[in-house]
Amino acid sequence: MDYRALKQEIIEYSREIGIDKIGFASAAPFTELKDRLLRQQALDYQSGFEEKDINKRVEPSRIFDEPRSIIAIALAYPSKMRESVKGKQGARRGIFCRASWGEDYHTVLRDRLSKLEAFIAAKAPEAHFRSMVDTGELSDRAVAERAGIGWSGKNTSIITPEFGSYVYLGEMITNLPLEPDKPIENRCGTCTKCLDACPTGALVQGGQLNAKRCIAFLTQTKDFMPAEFRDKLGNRLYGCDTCQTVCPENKGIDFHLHEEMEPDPEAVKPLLEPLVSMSNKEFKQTFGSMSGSWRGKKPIQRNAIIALAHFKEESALPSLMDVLFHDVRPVLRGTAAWAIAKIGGEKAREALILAKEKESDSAVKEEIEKGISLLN
Ligand code: B12
Ligand code: SF4
Ligand code: SF4
Repeated sequence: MDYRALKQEIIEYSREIGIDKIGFASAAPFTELKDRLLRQQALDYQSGFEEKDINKRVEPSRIFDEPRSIIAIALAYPSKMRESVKGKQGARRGIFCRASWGEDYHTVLRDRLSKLEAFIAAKAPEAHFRSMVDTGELSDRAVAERAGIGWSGKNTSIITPEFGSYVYLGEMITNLPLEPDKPIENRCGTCTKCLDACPTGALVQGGQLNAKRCIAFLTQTKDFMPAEFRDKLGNRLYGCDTCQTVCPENKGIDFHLHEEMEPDPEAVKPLLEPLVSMSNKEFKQTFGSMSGSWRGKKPIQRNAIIALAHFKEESALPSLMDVLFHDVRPVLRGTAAWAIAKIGGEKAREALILAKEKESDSAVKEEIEKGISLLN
């Protein structure tokens, strides 16, 4: 088998099926990554969404029989909406991060990887594969870095010279000995724009994230939002793009190469007030196909309540009171109490005093009491 020629054919085919960048890496253990993951674990800087078994993350041979190479792919996503919608007083809107625009990227990248598998299988019957996107054991970024897709930026994102950091990543482990590409040069230099702009100081130093402080993580938790972060959330409903939007490497970058990735403005910048009382069915219909809905309705509704407080949207008080008095979920009732207090006014105070009498959950009661003291 002429693997050099096969590699070339794979590259050409990848372009035909809408893979924007492809790179090849060896399947040797990721020793530097192992140290980093152990350090992150010891510091409690991990999000908990990562694969728990570090050995599986760094040794491809633990998850694949005789791995010889890894094919890394990247697909570019848009950074601007073709048509947008604007929020205004009385009709405030939240925002989903760009990585949640359009159809769930896991589906899109898996489709490309399975096409690639079928193509290679037809050329090399001895080939075995295992493809993954995001939810697999490997670090998609470490693979992409090794395969020369992009460099690992100080904001921890993989930055490609062609599409900036607005790329999704995926990979395929295979037993084929395909020649590896070389990593590319890191262009961050002395820039520190992402570190300076991060609202929560989550980037503790260039290339190191405390995920527990990262808004992208915090928007995906299901419990109460820790008090120190509530004012930092702004109108973000899912994810955070700040350390990417400030990056000079993303300046002017806006690719619209995949129709599936085009956002529906009403879904990615939804009205906040209807969201707060949305039924499961409506939620599924509106957001179900987006990657940002994977944690379900509750975190998004909690974040919508926080966003209404951020706007100090007085007209939303009746809806927030409805949550405070009638929602069955303590996290939403308690967050509504906080938001009502933030918006303030006599009606807010009266509602909180009444709610205090009726409330039986101790955590919600605490939020109500904190709210009342804020208004006194
Ligand atoms: C857990 C996770 C998160 C967590 C933690 C993120 C993080 N930075 O670790 C949270 C929920 C916060 C998150 C947020 C986001 N995520 Co995320 N996430 C993941 C996931 C599942 C695992 C990442 C992981 O293992 N992190 C642990 C760190 C330690 O390792 P790593 O970043 O993977 O690897 C790098 C470091 O280890 C570093 N490194 C290794 N050794 C050393 C040594 C030194 C000295 C230094 C400086 C660095 C260094 O080099 C590696 C390569 O860059 C991956 C998918 C996957 N399976 O890999 C997606 C993934 C990283 N996420 C992705 C995206 C798009 C995002 C968001 C942009 C979404 C958003 N807009 O909100 C944000 C970005 C926030 C940020 N600054 O990272 C993309 C990244 C695409 C890209 N271009 O880089 C991925 C790859 C998903 C995908 N398949 O496309 N995510
Ligand atoms: S995603 Fe937001 S919170 Fe997280 S590191 Fe980047 S700027 Fe900071
Ligand atoms: S903002 Fe500057 S330091 Fe941060 S990733 Fe971009 S180029 Fe690198």
